[in-house]
Amino acid sequence: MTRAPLDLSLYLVTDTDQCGERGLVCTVRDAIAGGVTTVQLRDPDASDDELVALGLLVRQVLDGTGVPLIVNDRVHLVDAIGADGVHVGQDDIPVEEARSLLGPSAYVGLSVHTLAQLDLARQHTDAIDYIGVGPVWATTSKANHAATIGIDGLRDIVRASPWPCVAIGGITADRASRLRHTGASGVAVISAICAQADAGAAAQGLVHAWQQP
Ligand code: 3NM
Repeated sequence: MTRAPLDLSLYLVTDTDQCGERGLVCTVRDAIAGGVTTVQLRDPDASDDELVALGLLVRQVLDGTGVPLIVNDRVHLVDAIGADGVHVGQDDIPVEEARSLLGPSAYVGLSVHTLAQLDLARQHTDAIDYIGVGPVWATTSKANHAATIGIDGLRDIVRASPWPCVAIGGITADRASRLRHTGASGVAVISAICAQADAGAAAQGLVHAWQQP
């Protein structure tokens, strides 16, 4: 493996609409200053051209920060954006295909919602760097999300997982501190940063919550 381990402790998934007038680029910049460690560019409604344009701007913000940029779903845009990898869902391109397209230096993440999905993913252990596990709580940020798994469901998947896990779905600073003991490597959020008036302060609050003993 040529990839350094990812720091999943505060993983920002972007939502262009939720960033509002402040805009996605400012949100990402402020969120990184506040402590975000990994950024996933996600905009299912954007065209490929729009996503590449947005991705190149986000790439500029991330350059020199050491924070990796992961593209949601669209493996074919990773190179055009100059991103560090891809995150795929259960219905997206299979992880082994993503790995063979991107090569050994890229990160590949997979969404897992059940223990059964985790078991299936084991067939491709080497293709995967980390899994996103959720939704822990219900969320309005993702249409038609899978059934909620709660803290116990998260813990079960984390314990069984051969990969580092990042928890996702309905996570706020208050709730983040309740997830630490599950063994997850971090929390992934959209609204807890993108929809907040001060994205930097929101990120700081999440870092603080996650670091609570
Ligand atoms: N994926 P918020 S839940 C993008 O369960 C996404 O795989 C999920 O948004 C999954 O932090 C989700 O606002 C939305 O709840 C997370």
